Amino acid sequence: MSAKSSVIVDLRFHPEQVREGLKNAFPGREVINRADPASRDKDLSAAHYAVLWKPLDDLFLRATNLQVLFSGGAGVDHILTLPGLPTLPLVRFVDPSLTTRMSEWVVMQCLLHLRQYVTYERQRAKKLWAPLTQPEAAELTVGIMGMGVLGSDAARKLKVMGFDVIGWSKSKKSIDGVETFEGAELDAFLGKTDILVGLLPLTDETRGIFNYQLFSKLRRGGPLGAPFFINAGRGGSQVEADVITALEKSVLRGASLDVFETEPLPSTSPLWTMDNVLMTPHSAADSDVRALFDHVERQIERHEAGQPLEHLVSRDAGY
Ligand code: NDP
Ligand code: OXD
Repeated sequence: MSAKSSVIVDLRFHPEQVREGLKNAFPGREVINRADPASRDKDLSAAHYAVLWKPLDDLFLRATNLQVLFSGGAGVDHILTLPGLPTLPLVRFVDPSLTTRMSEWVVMQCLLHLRQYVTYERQRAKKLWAPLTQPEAAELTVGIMGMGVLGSDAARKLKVMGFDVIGWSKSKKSIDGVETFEGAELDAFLGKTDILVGLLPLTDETRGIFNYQLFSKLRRGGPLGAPFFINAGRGGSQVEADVITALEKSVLRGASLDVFETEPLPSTSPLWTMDNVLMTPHSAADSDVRALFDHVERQIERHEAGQPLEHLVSRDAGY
């Protein structure tokens, strides 16, 4: 029997977590972990598989016999723009734990805005005891842009919390109790939305989609007044200067941002100190490395058994 092909792991994740996650991973295969300095000069030419997230520059020059590429994350924008990217199948990471943690983050942000957390924090700083109005979740409509794996799960969980939920995506979706809109119906969708949630991939079509003009089309006059913007998709989808202007002019009442045009967010960004902004450092839903390697193993088994790969990225669509 011929030896199983080796796997290149080229992940700019926490090195210790990768090393830990690789224990007992890919049984019977050589694993070349490029975060390990001892592996840097290894011959990569026999490997058929590469798991990547911000790989080293020479990967495609040296790994000349790859058959399948695996993204270390759910998003692939940074892979599709890599110089020298070979025309090979690209599989993205889809994982129940990642999906669950993203929904936790989205539900948490929606609840924080519903319960006017930011205003209470401001009042606390002034030692001001002043209860605010308390609308129920059902009185607000959360509009999710991007109704894929993550958006659909968040929609279901927001429903459980009682929110009215609507969704917008390229193609029409059918989800129990969720009104859905497709591409050309964007304005109708925005006009009903009090809390806008971005869970879109970054593509040529979605770059800069969250701009001042779009924020101006959101519903105003809901129980909490001006609308809120929450984004955990990609920072390139938001025009940050417009987010700031919209917040300053009360076109938006508040925002929750996990992703930014430039990451890490530069210290000069006004977002750091705006008191109507909640922020996390691109950590809404990290990839769990052990789950990532299990998923890659499953896909390699499928590939070697002649079965179709799952979660394949469309080069044309860009996600
Ligand atoms: P999916 O591919 O499953 O879903 C993408 C959704 O976006 C689909 O509903 C798709 O529509 C829609 N979409 C794409 N382009 C357009 C467009 N031009 N107009 C309208 N709708 C569009 O991706 P996931 O749900 O798994 O992930 C979404 C993104 O979340 C990732 O690409 C990544 O950038 C980000 N992410 C962020 C993380 C974080 O920690 N902040 C963690 C993980 C992911 P259709 O269904 O019709 O194809
Ligand atoms: C991802 C991410 O795409 O963590 O998985 O951003």
